[in-house]
Amino acid sequence: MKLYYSPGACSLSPHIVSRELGIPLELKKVNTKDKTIEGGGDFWKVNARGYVPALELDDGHVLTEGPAIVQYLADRKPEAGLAPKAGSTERYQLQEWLNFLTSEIHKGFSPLFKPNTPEEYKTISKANLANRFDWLDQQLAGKDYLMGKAFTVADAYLFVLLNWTKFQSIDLAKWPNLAAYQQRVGARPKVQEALKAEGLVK
Ligand SMILES: N[C@@H](CCC(=O)N[C@@H](CS)C(=O)NCC(=O)O)C(=O)O
Repeated sequence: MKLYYSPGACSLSPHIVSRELGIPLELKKVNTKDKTIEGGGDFWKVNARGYVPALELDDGHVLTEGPAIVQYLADRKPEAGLAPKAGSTERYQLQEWLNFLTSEIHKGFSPLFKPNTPEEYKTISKANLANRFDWLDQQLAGKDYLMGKAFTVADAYLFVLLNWTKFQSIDLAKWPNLAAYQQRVGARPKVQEALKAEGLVK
């Protein structure tokens, strides 16, 4: 399978998941500005919405949307426990997390990365994110991971989103549980491997 990614973008989440699962993916680096693919190719033809991540399956089908991709990968190796069994209450709880992360956190960051977003709007976006972080920090009290003791695909996603605070001068120290969580997930060997492969750490 091929993962279309951009270094440090939300595509890092399925990248981490693939390494945690031991499922090798061919990494295809995308320039999200001009939609070119490293080594040649037009990314518009892979995903007509022009954004990463996109996962090209072995049969040529292209799966998009990070929350769907990470569940697809986890279901290839259910024994790894990165997503609870489909249909179980725990699986819906995982989907609850993924949906919260994508709509409340991921898309809360998006305007901050756009050069044409007015500064006033950025201030409002940061305040909204801070609100969500307050709640998330409480949820993580006494927990190793979002779902409790076990690392799941939702943790790969939240790790990537929290990583973006560095580029937006948001100091995670204000949320001690979130800061400790970020350290904990970041210390996982497979997370380090993915960061290195994307050229984000040496
Ligand atoms: N709804 C998509 C959003 C993906 C997304 O926001 N991708 C960003 C990187 S984090 C991107 O490729 N942006 C470039 C663009 O939209 O032109 C998902 O959840 O996978």
